[in-house]
Amino acid sequence: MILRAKSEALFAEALDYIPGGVNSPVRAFRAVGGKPFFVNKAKGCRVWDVDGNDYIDYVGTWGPAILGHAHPKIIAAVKTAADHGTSFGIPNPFEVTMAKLICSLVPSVAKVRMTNSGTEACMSAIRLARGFTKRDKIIKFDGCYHGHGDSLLVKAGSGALTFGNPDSAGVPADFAKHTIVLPFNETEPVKAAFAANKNEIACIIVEPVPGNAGLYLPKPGYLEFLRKITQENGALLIFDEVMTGFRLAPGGAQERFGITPDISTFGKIIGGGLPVGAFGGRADIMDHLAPLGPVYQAGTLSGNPLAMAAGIANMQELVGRNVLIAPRRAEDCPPYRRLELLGARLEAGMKDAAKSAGVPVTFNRCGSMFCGYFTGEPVWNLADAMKSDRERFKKFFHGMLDAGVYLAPSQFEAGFISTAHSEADLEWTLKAAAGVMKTF
Ligand code: HOZ
Repeated sequence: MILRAKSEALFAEALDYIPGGVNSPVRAFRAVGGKPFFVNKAKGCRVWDVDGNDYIDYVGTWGPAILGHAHPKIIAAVKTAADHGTSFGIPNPFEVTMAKLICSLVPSVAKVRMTNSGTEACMSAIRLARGFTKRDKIIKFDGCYHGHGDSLLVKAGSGALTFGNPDSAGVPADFAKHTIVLPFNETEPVKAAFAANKNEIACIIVEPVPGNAGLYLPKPGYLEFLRKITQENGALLIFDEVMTGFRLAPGGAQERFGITPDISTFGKIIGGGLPVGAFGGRADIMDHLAPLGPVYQAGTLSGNPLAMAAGIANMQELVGRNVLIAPRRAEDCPPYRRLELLGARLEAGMKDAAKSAGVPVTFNRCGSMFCGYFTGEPVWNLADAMKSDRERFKKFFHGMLDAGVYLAPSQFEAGFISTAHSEADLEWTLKAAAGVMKTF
């Protein structure tokens, strides 16, 4: 039994001052029971709690830490940038480098605007799609989470799903009525929605590989179908690549699956662990933004020099420094090749562990993102994900934590592998998983 006395004391204090003791709901551990631990150090694939316990971390600050925590190049970039000032509120050179990096790595993005979070990026992308098409309705998929903007908190994933509030209180019905929610990986409901709302749907927003109800993949041809039906109906296709962008490939899920969306949203990796978001796409669409066009969007800290410096260092470490001259594909970049190998090892090992323990598990993986569901049936959408035995997940989560392995404290979050995870870290993880599942 790991002792966490200092964490417990901090949590007790936090509860008095912060709602639920946390600044983002999933962190409260309410889905798995017990109390959260407080971290004061992270390095490589490990985090240390305030009591001095360390854990192999598969949360990776929810995605940004693709190179592991506190990568020396990122830390150095942030320190150097900070020496010159933490915020200017006027253009800085890092913003141009960042924009060029994103545009050259993601061919569908001709122009990009920075924000401070993925939530802001998705809210802004929706506003832009509505302003561009002059239509109000949007389609999203149940279990997909696009941040906590009003019109997107309808049948949402992540914490909203974890705590049973996929439709948040405080969102006026008048806002939510413009959001059409459909099951992911199904074609007929999408066709029916377009037929019933002729010339009214501004866009489909989708996580191309949904990672906020665990992780499930698009069925072959599904993203192509979404691309085609939006084009046929004069609607835009928005890929929310806040999690998948620069993780599944330098060009994100759209590179991996060969689809060209109209607008994409980003976050996480492009900030190297600092607060960030971005949305970008076709130039004719992006030029509808103020000051060029009528769609308003702004931010005091947008393009912040520290966040830009950290993100540039993160991305250059992934794809090399000369990306502006020669855009590169995943297979050309050693970090992506390594992530793929580690992902494959984890997947094979988890499947073996489950089999030998006789526990039905569906283990989904795409590159370095993964999720294990405690069900023997395939998981392609939210309805399938809901079949996972969540009591088993709780036991698994705590068993792993006691063995020094930190997984996201909810069935409905994806796991992330970093290049800093070693083969030995994976073997430890797999041994722990086999041991925990044998106790079921
Ligand atoms: N909801 C985000 C993950 N899908 C962030 C969770 C957090 O930061 O606590």
